[in-house]
Amino acid sequence: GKPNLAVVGATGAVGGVMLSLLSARQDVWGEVRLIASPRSAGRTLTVRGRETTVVALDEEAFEGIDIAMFDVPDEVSAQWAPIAAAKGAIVIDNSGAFRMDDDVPLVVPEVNAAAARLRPRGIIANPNCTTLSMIVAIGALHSEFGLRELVVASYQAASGAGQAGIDALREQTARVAGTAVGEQAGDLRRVIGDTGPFPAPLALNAVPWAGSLKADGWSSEELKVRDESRKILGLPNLRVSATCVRIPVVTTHSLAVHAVFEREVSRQRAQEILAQAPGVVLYDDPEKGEFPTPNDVVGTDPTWVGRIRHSLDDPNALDLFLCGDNLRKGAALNTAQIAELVAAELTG
Ligand code: 2RA
Repeated sequence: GKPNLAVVGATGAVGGVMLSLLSARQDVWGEVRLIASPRSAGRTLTVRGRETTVVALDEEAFEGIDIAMFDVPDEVSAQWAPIAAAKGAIVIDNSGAFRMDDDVPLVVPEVNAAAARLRPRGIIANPNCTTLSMIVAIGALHSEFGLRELVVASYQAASGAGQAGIDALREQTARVAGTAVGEQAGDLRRVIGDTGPFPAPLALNAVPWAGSLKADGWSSEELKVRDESRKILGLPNLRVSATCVRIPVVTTHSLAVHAVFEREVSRQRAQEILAQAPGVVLYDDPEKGEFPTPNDVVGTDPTWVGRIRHSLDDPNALDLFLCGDNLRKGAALNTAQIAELVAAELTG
């Protein structure tokens, strides 16, 4: 019969996208069980057109589950993913808890689908949304030209910080609407006060920080882009320098990318590759004002790529701009695609 699926963290921002994806994509599932923290248990959510009661996260919740998709904080995954795996479920974890473990594959179906089959701990990791917003397009270019270096700047949406991020941006935006705020140094801080999950006011601003502080002034977000890109592409010596910036966009991450390759590249060839790459939309005609903006991309599945240029000072380099919905391909969709890969494997 069809495999039984559990969605752990069904009540979060990503969980909501996950349920809509499961309701729209080909239904390969037997039971779809919704699991969340005890305080959310008892709520009913609709998935595949059926009212489904959320059950509390405990060991019994994984009884009879074949595949469990986790979208919960790192520490919850660290504790519960091994328990789910011990109960026989194959876990697809969207947290950072296991991504860099050697015995846990980090999978993007369009780039390294085969890696999902080697899962000694019964756990498959889903990359961070910032990496996922660019890696499908970068992987296509790597296959053709042989990637050597990435220099990226991210422009990240508030929903990367979850529902709290969305709420904070909307509250801040309402508070500054109709005012002259933003023209005097520090006036945003005075008017906005509490900045919520962000270290500085986000509305009408740009905040060069995402994640937590790591060594030598790097942010966890910037190290994730570097470490995850290397693991997904199988390039342990890939040179990566990322600067991750939060901007006042609700959902959809953007990245400006400078990519250096082994071989000489061309704008036309890069456009041809991206136009036919699975999971990528080429939207690149600046003469017509055609380039991806977050608001064109939000709610869609693909990575949208534009502003492709042959670098002026390096024949082996390209400059480009891309957008990806951080809650969809950045999290829920990639997890769903991996789950479908595993379901196909299980049902032979
Ligand atoms: C962020 N990528 O955007 C991180 C986690 N989703 O905050």
